[in-house]
Amino acid sequence: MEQLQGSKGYKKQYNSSNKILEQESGSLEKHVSHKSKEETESRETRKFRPKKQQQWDRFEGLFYKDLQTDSKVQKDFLTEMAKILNTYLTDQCKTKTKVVDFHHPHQLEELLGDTLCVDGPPRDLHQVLSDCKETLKYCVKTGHPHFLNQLSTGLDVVGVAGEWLTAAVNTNMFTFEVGSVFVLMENTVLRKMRSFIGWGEQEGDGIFTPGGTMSNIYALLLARHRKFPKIKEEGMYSGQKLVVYTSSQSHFSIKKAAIMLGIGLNNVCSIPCDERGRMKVDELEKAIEETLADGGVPLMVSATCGTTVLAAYDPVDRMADICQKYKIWLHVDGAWGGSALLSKKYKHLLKGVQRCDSMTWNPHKMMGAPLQCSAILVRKSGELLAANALCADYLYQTDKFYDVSYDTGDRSIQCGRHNDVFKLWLMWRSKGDNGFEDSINKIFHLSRYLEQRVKERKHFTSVLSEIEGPSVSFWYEPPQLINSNLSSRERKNLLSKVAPKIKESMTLKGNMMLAYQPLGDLPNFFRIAISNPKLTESTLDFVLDEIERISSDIFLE
Ligand code: ABU
Repeated sequence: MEQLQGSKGYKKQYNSSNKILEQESGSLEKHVSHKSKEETESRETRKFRPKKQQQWDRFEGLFYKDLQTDSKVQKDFLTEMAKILNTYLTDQCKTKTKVVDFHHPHQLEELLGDTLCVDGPPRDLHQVLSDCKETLKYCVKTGHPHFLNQLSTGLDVVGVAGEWLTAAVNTNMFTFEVGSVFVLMENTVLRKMRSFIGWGEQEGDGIFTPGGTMSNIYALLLARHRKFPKIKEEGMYSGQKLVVYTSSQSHFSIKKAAIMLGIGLNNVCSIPCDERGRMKVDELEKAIEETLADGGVPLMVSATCGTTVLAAYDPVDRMADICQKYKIWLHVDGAWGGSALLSKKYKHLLKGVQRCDSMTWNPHKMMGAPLQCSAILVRKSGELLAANALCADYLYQTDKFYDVSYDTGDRSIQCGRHNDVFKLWLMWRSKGDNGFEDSINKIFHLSRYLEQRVKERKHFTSVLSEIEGPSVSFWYEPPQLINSNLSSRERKNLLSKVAPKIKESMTLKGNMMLAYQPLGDLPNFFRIAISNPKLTESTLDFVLDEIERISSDIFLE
């Protein structure tokens, strides 16, 4: 079946026997005889749809091709889509909304049925809009105040608007001729972020990447390039053992970087942490000495500022002393905790950060930018380009009519690159430095509030004596389950089962999502990472109440 646009408001439809049916737009379904059984059946079920959805009647029998040929159809369709999203964004933040309507994968597959299928005839725009609604019904409501499952939570409306504009303009960031205004925004925002690190106005470089892992991979690539620039042409020829140092509680992306860059997992040296999860700097120096004695090459030290679980901050300044002494690249992985730099009250956690060679910073975490938004910031300009440039002459011609230093693409390990900056730039315009600082202060305040409540409440035990970043980790010991007659081994085994069981129950109920994990020898505990400045103290009280309540339901004797 083909559709061709006829005179305004009308369509010529060609059925399978090429008979032309002339119909008025919006009432096509009455005449359509070409529908598959599948589509006819789905129209049958529409008779019973809610009144609200009947407003979409005008989209029945209109197809993708109509969007391309009829600007009114396109406008109507996008207006409807905007309404759907607007309702979703408003409703998802209401506490009465479920965080998740959880179904096991096979159940969800069954429930969605034909909605998942991309075979068969094209679906009309009515169906496409229904598909969107159906999708929103089952997706996890990450902007909900009870979504505390990840480091990235909450909903920044200006950020979302920025993401809409980004999708609408569909810009590739590799060259100025295409990226134009967005390239300038990227330069502006990266310069701003570098200024918070404490680097000079004209100092440094940077690029947005598809996430913190990629940013950390860039850092190791640059460290390797500085030490062994020939590797770019000749590969890992020397057979030398290159070693990377990072804390035992750092993110696994440092190991991924070592795998990808031919350094090898065995050459990622895991430095022990103190009781708060911070790297023990004495141990770092010992490890470096051991590498040297062994004929290896210390390549990079990665300081974590905001570890994934405990939000601990490694002592950057003291690590910088060591890197300076041994001439080692110092990277700061501030994916989670880097945004503390925006707060005069908490930036001391990254003391010495201006001495690093590179820093990963994810605005999609504590700054609340929609995913994805991660930057690798580099102290010395020219290094990103030197390590990555291939000068593709179909893209980065040197005889262009404008200043080609604005073509950012050859600094990247990618070719095409998504526009991750616009939403952040827009957020910065709408909040200013002070707005971001207030959000960060609020997030830190809430985490300290929660820490205090955890310490006060019976049956709750804080993992740390004092938190640094805005993550609170704790055990809940249900009195019905864990009593003083148990041996410590039995107690630990039981405790390990509590958080997963409570999480399962609350996820199935759908009113809350929390994270849990073990850490080294420590049995499973809850981690509440706060990155949503719209949370309130009473929300956090509710979270603790709910843990108790659910626990008493499931662990009744
Ligand atoms: N890149 C670490 C993300 C971990 C989390 O959101 O829980």
